[in-house]
Amino acid sequence: MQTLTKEQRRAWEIDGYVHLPGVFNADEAASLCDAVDNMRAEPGWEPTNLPRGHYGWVEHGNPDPESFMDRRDILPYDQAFRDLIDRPEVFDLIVDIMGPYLSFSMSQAIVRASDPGFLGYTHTDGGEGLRRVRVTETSRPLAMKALYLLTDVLEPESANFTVFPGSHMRPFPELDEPVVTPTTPGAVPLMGKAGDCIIFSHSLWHGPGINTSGKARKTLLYNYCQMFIRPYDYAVASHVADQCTLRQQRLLGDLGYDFRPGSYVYVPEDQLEVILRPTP
Ligand SMILES: O=C(O)CCC(=O)C(=O)O
Repeated sequence: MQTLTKEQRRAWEIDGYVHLPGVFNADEAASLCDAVDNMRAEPGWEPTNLPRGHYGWVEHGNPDPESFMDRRDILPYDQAFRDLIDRPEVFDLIVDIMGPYLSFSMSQAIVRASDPGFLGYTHTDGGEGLRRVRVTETSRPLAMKALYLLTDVLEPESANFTVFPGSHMRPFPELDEPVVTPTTPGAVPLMGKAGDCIIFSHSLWHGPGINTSGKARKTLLYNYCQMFIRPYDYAVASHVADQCTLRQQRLLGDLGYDFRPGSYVYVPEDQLEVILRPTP
């Protein structure tokens, strides 16, 4: 399996994220964009009037492909979304960072519309519990995400994914500071091309910036966690696991036996074989 280059490892440790250019070519990015647009006609999980971070079941989304969308648990919609779970160019690096005792914990498609009323927002991942958990430079992370750009983001104010490099390692913001926003000093609005991927730590402060570009930013987000952490999208094992390869099934919580005390904390005996030497 591939591993991070020295420069990528340095970026991971110091900045808390790594930018991987050109994971998809333009055709593949366009085809994934179509798959995201098609999802709008289907039922699924979207933000409703539930508390922040919870999603309600809707019968369909807004049909306008340039309008806001935040759809969760996207694996059932297209084989391409399931294939992306362990696509080697990115998954190999995730295993290099997280180690082999990991799960796939969340999938999401986000469309950030051009909308002067949206001011962006900044946060860490994992909700209230992980908010102030920061591991050391030499530790494996508890969780991390891969963000795939499906559209070009070549200018500022294009809903740029905005990060605070190094914020995954220090108390940030300090307790008496105002709320962090995409314009707080230290913010870096990232640019990138359709097909690029950005991998980042759960404890990095990040989020979307404003979008007045006239064009929506379309993105896929794939989250990975240490196996003992609960996934976001399903209770124990994903219902799409039976449409997946053995390695994907394992990542989706199928251990090959029914749940018993100790499951997910102590791993199946073939874990390294399944994750590091996958068979088709
Ligand atoms: O891409 C976005 O707009 C939001 C991504 C994000 O903040 C997240 O995945 O936590």
